[in-house]
Order: sequence, then structure tokens, then C-alpha cells
Amino acid sequence: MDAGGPSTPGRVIEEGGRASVEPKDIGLKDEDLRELYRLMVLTRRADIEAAALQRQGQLAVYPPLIGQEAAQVGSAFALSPEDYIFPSYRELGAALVRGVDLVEYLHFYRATWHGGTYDPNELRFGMVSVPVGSQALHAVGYAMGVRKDGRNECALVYFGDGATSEGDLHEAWNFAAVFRSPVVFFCQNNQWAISVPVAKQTAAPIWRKAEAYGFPGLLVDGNDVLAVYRATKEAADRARADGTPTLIEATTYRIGPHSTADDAGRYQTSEEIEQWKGRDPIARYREFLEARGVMDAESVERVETEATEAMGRLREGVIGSDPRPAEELFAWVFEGEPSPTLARQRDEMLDQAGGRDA
Ligand SMILES: Cc1ncc(C[n+]2csc(CCOP(=O)(O)OP(=O)(O)O)c2C)c(N)n1
Ligand SMILES: [Mg+2]
Repeated sequence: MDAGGPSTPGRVIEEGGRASVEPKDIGLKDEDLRELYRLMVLTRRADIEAAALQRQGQLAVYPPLIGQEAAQVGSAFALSPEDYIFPSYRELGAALVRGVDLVEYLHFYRATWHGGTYDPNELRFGMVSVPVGSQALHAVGYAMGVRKDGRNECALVYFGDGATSEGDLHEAWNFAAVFRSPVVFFCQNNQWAISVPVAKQTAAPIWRKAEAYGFPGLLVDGNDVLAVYRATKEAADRARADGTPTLIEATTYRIGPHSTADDAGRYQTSEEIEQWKGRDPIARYREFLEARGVMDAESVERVETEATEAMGRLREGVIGSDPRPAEELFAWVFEGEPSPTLARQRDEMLDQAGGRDA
């Protein structure tokens, strides 16, 4: 795909709901188009629900993704089930696409378990990773293993614009290139890293950094779910075929605060937020679907009804979920017996917490 210059991100859905590419030419049938819409709506509703649960004291903290639904759903949907996703902390939408139980996912934000209680290997969706950029190294290491094993899979790692200032990303890019590791580096450039704007993060466009490491980089409109899908599909196919990594920069916007602990009104202007709300990825996609006759008011309403029911179950599940047994914190650090130091720390902690059932 021609990535264009930094001011012309790759796009499929044009003004007025027209498409510059036939969806079937990028492998999407009408039912896939409807599924993408459904997943984006469920993502938004779950995101709003999680933020509300935090306000009600049911979650300790939550980082909203509102505005980034197309970037997450379009990219996760483009992968094969065997491909492994390495998320940061903001990828509830990608988790949902993968079929991760969101109650289990939200255990992390309820502070009742570290990383979520789902099995990362079963759904090939790694644990929530908060140290910025660290998951890029995990993804490359995994992809190096995939290549050595000769498996037809790739890894996709999500990270933000801010993460590109971390050494971890640069090490990951270089290793991936030198060892031809099948990785898709998916940067959601949501314009902010907490209160630091992207202009203070990097002097050069993010997507162009790939060239120096020796693999393709491209810029895509992250609020265009079909453009994101196409770019990710091509990158994943290329990675599986011969181990070529790709860096995708998806331009989008963080409509909400960095997290529920942030006061974004201190640095984001309301004009900027309003401007990006006008580029809402779900409204834009719905306009496209309705213009093609793939969805109508009734099918749109059915998705809302399904989402309302799913959110009721999500609320109930989160509110009803208990802390995990404290000793589990120590259980899987080593395979087999814990080291003597770890066993001592565990026993001390359990004594202080009032016994093994604490
Ligand atoms: C190594 C490290 N440094 C600092 C932090 C604190 N921190 C958490 S998120 C964040 C900003 C990351 O911004 P970006 O990569 O753009 O991702 P976004 O939050 O916008 O999704 C920072 C500095 C951290 N978690 N880890
Ligand atoms: Mg960011």
C-alpha cells in the first residue's frame, strides 16, 4: 500500500461514506463488514462501562480508549487466530475481538489480579503490560521463536506514540529487522502521552523510523477501520511469509483522559477534542455501511440492544468478582518450587495478611 506522506494517511472510507476500495477486494464480505461494526460498538460500550465502574469504586483505575475503536478492532480483526497479540494497557477493544472475557480482563483494573485472569496462551492475547514499551521486546522475542520453530504465525504489538521514545522500542525494531522476526509493530498515535503532545515526543514522523532499521513503515488513518484492516492484513501476511516486520502508525485521538486518575482538561483543549469527535470512527463507518445498504436503522438498533445486554452481564461479573488468593502472587514465578527467598517472602506476606486464605 502506498503510505503517502505524513499528511496523507492511507484511507479507504472517504467523505460521504464512499469507499476507494471494494471491501471484497481486501477480503471482506458483507457479514465481515457488519461484524466489524458490532465489535466497534461493543468496544465503545464496554469502555464506557469500565470508566463508569471505576467512578463507582468497582475498579481501581481504567485507561479509556474512546476514539481508538477503529484502530484496535480493525487491526485485531485482520490477524489469524494463531497470531499472538502483545497489548499495552489500553487494548480492551483488541481483547474483545480476541474473545477474552472482559470480566477476567478487568481483574487487572479491579486490582484483584496482575495482568488479568485469562489464559494468555489460550486466546493468544498477552497480559496487560504497563511499563511503557516493554511488550515490544516480548513480541519480538516471541516472533524470533516462531521463526526458529518454522511456524506460520506472527506477533502484533500495540504501543503508543509516547512509547517510541523508549529504548525498548528501538531495540525491538533493530532485533526484529536483523533476525527477520515476523512482527507487526502497531503504533496507535493518539496524539498524547499523558500530558506530552506528539510534537514534543518526536521530531520525525513515527512511521518513517522503520526505514532506518530496514523494514517497511506506513501511515494509516487510524479512524478508518477498513484502512487499518487492510494495512494490518498486508503486514501480517508479509511477516508470516518471510519474517519481514512492518511498522504501522495509525493516526487517531485519545478522546478521554489518559486514565480515570488524570485531569486532561489541564492540557487538552476542548476545540481539539471537538475536532476529533467530528472524525468519530464509529459514526464514519456507520455512514459507509448505510450508504452501501449493508446496515440500516434496524440492524444498528439490534447491535445496541445486544450491547446493552452484554454490558449488564459485564457489570454483574465485575461487581461479583472477588480478589484472587494472595498466595497466587508467588505461584507462577518459577516452574516447580519457588526459590528460598521467594518462599520466605510468600510466608511473610501470608502471615501479615492473616493466613493462607487471605
Ligand atoms: C517505563 C514507563 N515509564 C513511564 C510510565 C508512566 N506512563 C504510563 S502511560 C505513559 C504514557 C504513554 O503514552 P503512549 O505511549 O502515547 O500511550 P497512550 O497512553 O497514549 O496509549 C506513561 C509515561 C510507565 N508506565 N512506564
Ligand atoms: Mg499516546
